[in-house]
Amino acid sequence: MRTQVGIVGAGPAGLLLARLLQRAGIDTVVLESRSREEIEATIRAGVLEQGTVDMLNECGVGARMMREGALHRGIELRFGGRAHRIDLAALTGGRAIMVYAQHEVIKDLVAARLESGGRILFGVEGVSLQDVDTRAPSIHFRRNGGAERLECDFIAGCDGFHGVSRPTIPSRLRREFVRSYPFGWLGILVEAPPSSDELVYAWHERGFALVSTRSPQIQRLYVQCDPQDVLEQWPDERIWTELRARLATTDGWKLREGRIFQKGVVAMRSFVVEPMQHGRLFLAGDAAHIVPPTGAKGLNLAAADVRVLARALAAFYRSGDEAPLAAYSAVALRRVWRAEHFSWWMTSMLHRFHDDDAFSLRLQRAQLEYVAGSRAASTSLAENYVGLPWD
Ligand code: RFL
Ligand code: PHB
Repeated sequence: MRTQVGIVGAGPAGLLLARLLQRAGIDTVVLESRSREEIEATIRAGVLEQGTVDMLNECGVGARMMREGALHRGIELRFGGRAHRIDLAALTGGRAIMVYAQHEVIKDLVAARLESGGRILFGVEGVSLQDVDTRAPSIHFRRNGGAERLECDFIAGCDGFHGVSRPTIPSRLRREFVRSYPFGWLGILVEAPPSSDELVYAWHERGFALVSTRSPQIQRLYVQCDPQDVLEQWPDERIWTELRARLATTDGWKLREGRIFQKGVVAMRSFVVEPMQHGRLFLAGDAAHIVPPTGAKGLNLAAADVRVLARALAAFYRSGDEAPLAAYSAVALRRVWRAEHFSWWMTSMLHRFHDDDAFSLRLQRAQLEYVAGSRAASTSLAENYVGLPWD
């Protein structure tokens, strides 16, 4: 088999890249280790930046998102029993965010690709990348028991944090930057009406809590937990007790409860690899960087990476110009590090770090009061949260 760009991974990064390249007339094959059913059922992100929304619309896959997603013009910071609204739109010249689940984005991208005759090979095994530092790289894999090879001009490593692409770059040529956090998030899906019109990021001495949504009938909630916790430690009643305590306000706000039908624990990590390229292998999305979910940046960064990469590949195929490809890593990393900082900052401001550190709690409260009370500080949060301009 042969293609122009071989794409490893059918997550947001891989599928969006395939879509952008298809529109530029560039042939691609997407290889995915899981099944279509599995990728369409994996519960992850919910918040899309304005720029990601625009990008999905521009490439013709935004119709259902515009119908079924929820546009939010503000978020709430909650601490000291009080709500403090950050008016995203007013602070950023009208920009907003869309709450629309990542697996719905995946469904829309898979449907559009298959409808337009694009290739996605699901359930591939034993993927390995060969000759990436030559002009004729290839991807070796097994499918239906047989060994196959995909010859490419370029390979896009969009296979997430645990994929094979990043380790293909020799360790002496890459540098990894890591920070892990002493906590995780327990995330649940609940059958209930929304408790709030906007997302609530709550700081509390018992730990962080987040109120998000999926639809008028289904809500997404998170509580800070120990990253080692197993689900048996979190019976429904304990989750509701923590959510009620951490989200309580003095004005009688009520948490709408219901049947919990999905639970999961997520560890928190910040991670960046430099460079994001080796020869003709280009990394995009979680394969190259991870952020803790507090800033809602992971999927959005994946979209930003593939936008830069698609443009660089289009320039190459149009005119043979290799300069944008050579600049890919440096250009992408500028946005990556901004999002790394924002995500670390939000995480540090909102989570309980140590049991006995009263000084840190006071600092967090001072910071929250400043962010909520100062137009300059809330503008800084708002412009990062809705996403800084692309170029
Ligand atoms: P993905 O989504 O991990 O997709 C990688 C795909 O590659 C496949 N794969 C392979 N395929 C072939 N061969 C191999 N050897 C392979 N190895 C792996 C995998 O099966 C998979 O299908 O990476 P991608 O595309 O870079 O997308 C990144 C995003 O998924 C991630 O950053 C976000 O989910 C992060 N995130 C959030 N991001 C946001 O922008 N806004 C949010 O509100 C938000 N909330 C979240 C989040 C992540 C969370 N979790 C679970 C970590 C909330 C949570 C709880
Ligand atoms: C979500 O709805 O899953 C979500 C929302 C905001 C975040 C992270 C996740 O910061």
